[in-house]
Amino acid sequence: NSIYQNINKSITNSEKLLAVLIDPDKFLLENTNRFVQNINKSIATHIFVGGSAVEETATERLVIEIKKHTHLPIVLFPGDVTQITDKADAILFLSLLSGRNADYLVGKHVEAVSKLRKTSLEVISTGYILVENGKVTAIEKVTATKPMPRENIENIKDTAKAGQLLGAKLIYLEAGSGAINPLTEDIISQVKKDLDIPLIVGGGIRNKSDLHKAYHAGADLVVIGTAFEQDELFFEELKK
Ligand code: 1GP
Repeated sequence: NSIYQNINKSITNSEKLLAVLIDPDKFLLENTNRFVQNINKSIATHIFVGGSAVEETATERLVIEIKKHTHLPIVLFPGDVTQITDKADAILFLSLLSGRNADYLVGKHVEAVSKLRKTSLEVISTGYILVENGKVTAIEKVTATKPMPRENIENIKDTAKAGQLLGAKLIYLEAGSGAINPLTEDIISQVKKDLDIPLIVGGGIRNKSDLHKAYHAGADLVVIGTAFEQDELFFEELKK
């Protein structure tokens, strides 16, 4: 079964999914074994690897190391074409729908194709929507785009729906890594109600209550990076 099919199957069975995001730029390779053992023992279902600014070979080195210690699917969440590696299982082929920077809507994707042809990665078309969260995040700087204002939910909803109608297989609603405010339940639930494809939610989710609020509002898969980076005990807290 493909990773995408499995996501859909879980959703049909009303299961909620959790991805741990590892940013190769912030992560020390020598910590991989311990960190991944913690992931294996946790409720996490996926490992996402990616970041906004990553040195050329760091992603591949990290993915190889992670693979040694887990059977969980490893999905690339690339900030750039250089982060593509055949060592992972799948790639979120992200189009930044919240912005109007052509490079991030379709340009980088054209650049990526010659690399993707040489891999057996499962490519999952993903509409990526950045919503403001209280501070300027790395994605905003790197992509030179503005996040969508959170009060204009109608516009966020329409953007997500446009992504689906354009053929996206997933919508990723993003508050940005290290966001001060995670996305509101209102935004998540309104977007979800209007979609027929799975919804990923991430950015600023730091405790169990945030996680459950996101699930309850309609997130099918939640992505958490910073909270695990800062405190590995968070893996334990989620089990309780
Ligand atoms: C970032 O949505 C992810 O792209 C995760 O964000 O690091 O704030 O958990 P955090």
